Amino acid sequence: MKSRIPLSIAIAAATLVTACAQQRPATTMKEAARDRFLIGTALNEGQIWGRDTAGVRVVRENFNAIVAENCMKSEAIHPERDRYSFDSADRLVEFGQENGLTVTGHTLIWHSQLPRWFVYNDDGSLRSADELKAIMKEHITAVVGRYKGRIKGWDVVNEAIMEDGSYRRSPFYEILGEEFIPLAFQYAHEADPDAELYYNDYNMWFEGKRNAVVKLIGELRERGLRIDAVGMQSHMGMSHPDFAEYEKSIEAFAAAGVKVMVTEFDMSALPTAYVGADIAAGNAEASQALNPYADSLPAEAYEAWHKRMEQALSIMLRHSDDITRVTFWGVSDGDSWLNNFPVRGRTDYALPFGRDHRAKPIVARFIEMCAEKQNNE
Ligand code: 9MR
Repeated sequence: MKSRIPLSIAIAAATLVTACAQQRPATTMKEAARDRFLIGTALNEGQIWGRDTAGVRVVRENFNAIVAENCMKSEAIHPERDRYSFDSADRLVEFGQENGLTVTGHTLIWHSQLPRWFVYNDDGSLRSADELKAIMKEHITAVVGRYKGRIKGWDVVNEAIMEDGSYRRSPFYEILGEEFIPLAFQYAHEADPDAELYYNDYNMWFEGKRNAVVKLIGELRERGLRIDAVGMQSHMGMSHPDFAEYEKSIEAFAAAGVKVMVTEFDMSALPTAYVGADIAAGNAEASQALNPYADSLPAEAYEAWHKRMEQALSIMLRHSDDITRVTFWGVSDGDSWLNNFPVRGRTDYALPFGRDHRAKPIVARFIEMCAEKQNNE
């Protein structure tokens, strides 16, 4: 027999369940920041295909947003003009859907990891403006169109502006001038009118770059083009950025009328490397100086890193009304591109999860910081 529960009791029970859920302290960054911003990570091939089981577990438990570290870049997804390679990108999007994660597309138009055929003719000369426009349109339409409705937003153009505010002399710029940017945004919008569109760049704390990006937002908007957010990559180190300048950029982009996303956050714990001939020659002393913590990070460096991470995260939390996502560039320390940049084969400690996939104390500290903010409101 079907028992009927009076509506008033059902409502009271539901309210109690919600209240309890709210009171249970958050145990992950994604829960703690739930009402502030998404917490994302970048997936490599091992994670996309499930080979890195420990990494996948960290992703499922701790993050609610993902982005492809490499597999959606033009070189990977569109190796020849009439051949696309969607396998990894398809799997990443499926993984996102299976786990209820917000998926970001990275990236459509970028001068790096760009196949030669995209911008050069067979004889090595640059393509004509009309050819490049047609190729950009084909590429963007195919890639954005394939994931229509499943990818929340795209890094449409990546790294087009230099620190001094000038345009990067990329093949896109050489062929089309500044126009390649609005064209890319237009094609992306046509391919998926509901997708959010972002401009993404590094070293966004430089005044020249900040001003040029603000100008770009205005120009896109004036033409009636969609731009939802600016991605501040946020590859940081122990002596950069100057946080006051970083914060000024968040404020400037927000004032220009877009959301801000921290898109590729990491913080190298190693001294900034001088890439000299000594390394190429295999000079052991120089290698040791550049890779000082090959076995483990000494307590002092570990603490200094944590302190700086806390400062960076507190700025992000302070601006959480304008920031919609904070994505770390990699799942655990062992996955970070910084182990191979600017020198190959280093051991860096740039992310909140260590090589053993365990959360560093910054994770618990961030959870506390979210609760403190909540209590102060
Ligand atoms: O993390 C990526 C690394 O695996 C690639 O080898 C590299 C190639 O340029 O790109 C890295 O990701 C970059 C991102 O796509 C754009 N911003 C800078 C990132 C670090 O180089």
